[in-house]
Amino acid sequence: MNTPAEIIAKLPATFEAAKATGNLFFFPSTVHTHVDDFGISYEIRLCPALQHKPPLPTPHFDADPEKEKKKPDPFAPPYNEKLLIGELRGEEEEDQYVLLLNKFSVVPYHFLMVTKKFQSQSSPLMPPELAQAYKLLDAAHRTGQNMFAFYNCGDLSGASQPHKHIQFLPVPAEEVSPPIERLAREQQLETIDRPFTISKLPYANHVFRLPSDLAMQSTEQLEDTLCSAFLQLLDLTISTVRHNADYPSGNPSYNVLLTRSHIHVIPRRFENHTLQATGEELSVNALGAAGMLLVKSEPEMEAVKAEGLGKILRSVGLESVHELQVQTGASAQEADT
Ligand code: B4P
Repeated sequence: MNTPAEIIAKLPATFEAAKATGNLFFFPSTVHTHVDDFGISYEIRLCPALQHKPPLPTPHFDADPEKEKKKPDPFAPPYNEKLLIGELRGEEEEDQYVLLLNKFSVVPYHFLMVTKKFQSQSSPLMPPELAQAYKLLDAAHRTGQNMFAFYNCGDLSGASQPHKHIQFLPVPAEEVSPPIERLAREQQLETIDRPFTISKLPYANHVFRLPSDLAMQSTEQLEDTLCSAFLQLLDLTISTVRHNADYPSGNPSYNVLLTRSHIHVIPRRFENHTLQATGEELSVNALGAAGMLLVKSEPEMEAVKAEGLGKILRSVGLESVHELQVQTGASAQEADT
């Protein structure tokens, strides 16, 4: 077992060795700024090399772990030793996680925390998972590295693997990236103990600002704080989904972003957007929903810019019903009536 600090310390050497031995594929990319009609500044990452990576079919997550177990699972043992960074354990024996480098990296040191025992990617984040993710972000920050965590939950969220995995992506500066975190940081709040929305964004989003002393809290307190925040956001997400008359039955799909300062939950209606200019399907995951979209060609990037990223994200997300939720007390049942 390792500590979060050990995992962060092992990242550079493990990444370089995995890349050098051909166990990790690194795809170079360029980052472009796009200001849409709503005046919001987004990031578009152009990565033509990814055209050569075969797309994985979207899994239809099965709540039954026995059925899911029968499908090929890259996050089950035996692990590729070159991608394996280490292991973490929570307070309870059953809370065990394996840390793997992303085999198909666009950003160096992009890594994943997968549950050691199979859990479904359509299940909500649990308190020990939230606490471990936060501890990893904090450990990175203590060594001068900035990163955030993201989780694609459910069929319509952009996930391609059904085994539960939280991903970690380094960013140059946590104040400005990803774009929705920058917007959350700009938001003036009267009180930080309740969820808010970034109303500038043209799609439903639910955000909770985390207390500034979170890193000092005991593991138990950390789990309680993060879990309470996440459950409030999930409650609002369910309420938002219920306002959409044609939302498919079953568990809602959503994207989660965890930074050292906020948890964001973005409800999702569709995985893909059909680009007007090309008629091609564009898959949007948590990074896209966070304002960091990945495109695989110049024409695709031009089509996104012509249409406007805000409009695209609205089409794969949901309409915000935040005002109604505030008026009705912000709980799933109340906002539903
Ligand atoms: P998922 O939650 O299932 O979905 P995803 O991040 O959207 O990845 P997807 O596989 O759909 O990749 P895409 O072509 O859109 O994540 C599964 C993760 O496991 C992925 O990171 C995948 O690469 C990784 N993985 C799969 N098999 C593995 C194995 N055997 N061992 C270890 N890891 C394995 O995008 C390609 C890549 O670009 C993805 O890594 C994606 O996360 C990343 N990306 C997308 N948008 C980006 C952005 N704006 N900036 C930087 N990176 C971006």
